[in-house]
Amino acid sequence: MSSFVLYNYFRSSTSFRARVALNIKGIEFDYKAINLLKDEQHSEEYQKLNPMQGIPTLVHDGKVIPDSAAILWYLEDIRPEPPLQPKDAYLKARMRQICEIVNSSMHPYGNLKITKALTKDYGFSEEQKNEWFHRWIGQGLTALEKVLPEIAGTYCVGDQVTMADIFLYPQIITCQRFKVDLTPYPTIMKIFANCDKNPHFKKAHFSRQIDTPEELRAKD
Ligand SMILES: N[C@@H](CCC(=O)N[C@@H](CS)C(=O)NCC(=O)O)C(=O)O
Repeated sequence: MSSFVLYNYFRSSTSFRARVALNIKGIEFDYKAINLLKDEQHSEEYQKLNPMQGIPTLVHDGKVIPDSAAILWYLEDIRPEPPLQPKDAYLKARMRQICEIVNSSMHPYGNLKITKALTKDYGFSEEQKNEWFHRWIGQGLTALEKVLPEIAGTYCVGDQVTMADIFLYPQIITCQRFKVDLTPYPTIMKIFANCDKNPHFKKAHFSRQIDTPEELRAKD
């Protein structure tokens, strides 16, 4: 049994963020699957860990850390090597800008509770829901494609994996799932392809988790 337990779900992009950071830091963890499609995030037991009823939540030696950004910064504090941020203060600020665009201006628009409410409570058709997602995601992608060429190398900030890549990569997987045309975003897609080859990202990928259904499992 590890001293780290991660409550997460194979397909969740925020869970991916925590998994890949744990992998990069070389931390083994116990995987506790929370099935979003069975509403397990709303169970009384899970709400005690995470009152926002979202995943992931990390428990380390009994200490509870909900929210992917809080988890990443916690890991960075307790295990600074290898770093998930650049040393330079300006580049760090730009890295945070990318994380913020993904976290606040993209991720929520495709989140399950929001898309469910759109159809159930606000009468959106599937087509309208799709339009909603493409509209807001498109704004984020367009901004990122302008921001990234100023600071990117192999990855979002130079040639080192940082939190910016950890936020960006799973968001692009979500875009692919929602059939967003990604051809207008060559810088984003170059970084995505580089992350895709990184072994830590591969290990954290939705297709390689213990709760990944057989039909979505990676064949390699
Ligand atoms: N800001 C939170 C968001 C957590 C979140 O909402 N995660 C999604 C999965 S990607 C979730 O649990 N959704 C459950 C729902 O919408 O009911 C974080 O980064 O951890």
